[in-house]
Amino acid sequence: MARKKIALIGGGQIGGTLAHLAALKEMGDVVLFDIVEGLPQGKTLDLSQSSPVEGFNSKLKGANDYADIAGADVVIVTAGVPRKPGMSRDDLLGINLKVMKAVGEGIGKYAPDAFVICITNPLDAMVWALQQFSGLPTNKVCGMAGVLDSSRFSHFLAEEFNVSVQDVTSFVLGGHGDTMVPLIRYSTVAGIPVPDLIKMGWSTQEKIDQIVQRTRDGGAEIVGLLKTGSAFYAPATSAIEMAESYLKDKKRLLPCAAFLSGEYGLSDMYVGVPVIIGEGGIEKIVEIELQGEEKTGFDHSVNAVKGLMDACQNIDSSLA
Ligand code: A3D
Repeated sequence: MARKKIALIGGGQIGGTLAHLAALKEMGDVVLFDIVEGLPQGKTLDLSQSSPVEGFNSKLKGANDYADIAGADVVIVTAGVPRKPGMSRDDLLGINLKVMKAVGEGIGKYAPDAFVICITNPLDAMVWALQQFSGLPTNKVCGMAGVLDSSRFSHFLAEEFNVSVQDVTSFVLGGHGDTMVPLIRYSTVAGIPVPDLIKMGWSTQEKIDQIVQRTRDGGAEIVGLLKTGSAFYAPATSAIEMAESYLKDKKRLLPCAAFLSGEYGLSDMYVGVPVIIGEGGIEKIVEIELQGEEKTGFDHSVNAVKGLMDACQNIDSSLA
């Protein structure tokens, strides 16, 4: 049986971490692509030299030529620039849109059968542009944000309740940005919803509201601390979880930026919703009923994403 091939476009902080995780988990052979000469080659050589100690057999290759990603089963895109302190994700739009064009064309030419996960910000607009530039089917192109946002939310909830992170399930929908929508009602500790835990005296509404805000600001908090870049360990882990669900046909139900065709009353756009990922890519979009503030928050988030899509269209008229 041929080994799976994982192509990582962008060999920076997240790309390097993705390569490390994919190799440690022996998900397949890894190609790390970047436009900077030497960077992906240096990182993959370093990682390969850890394989005798770790005992993994994945082969790693650094590349500056798209031909090297040929036949990839999964492509994870982090190419572009990350935020610096004071920058919003949206400030990255103009620069990263040009990058998506080059990357999308490269994927379309050399890896048209791949399952593509975009991480580059501003996420929901970039994955939408990437899908169009690549020409790949919409069920094979998605964006990673909800898994990370939910993981951040779960981490804070586990700390608040003093329980294992393993028992916390949480849900964050909407666009990846300040308007993301953490769903408290669907967030649980071993099946007990957070509102019930508040009633049981485990926490207060005020504290949960603070956690929701901290989750929304989760990326900015790390940018503020690092000063020279943005989060990379948890974003990489989150994308690997999505890739594994595809490669192993796990059918995980995960919040991802997915292309909507009528679901949630929306069409022709990407936004964070619960989906099932299996061998068919995005196999199903799960429509949950949003109530009250959840619905208002989701609509607000959708409008923010639409604003970014309009800005993309103003820059590149080939985007439909
Ligand atoms: P960084 O360490 O700067 O790596 C980006 C890499 O992309 C660099 O090595 C660049 O050389 C490379 N690059 C630039 N242009 C091209 C190109 N045209 N083709 C190929 N490679 C190119 O950034 P990072 O890894 O920290 O972050 C990457 C992206 O992920 C940024 O846009 C971040 O904002 C974004 N990000 C998203 C999330 C989400 O949850 C969605 C979280 C964290 C970061």
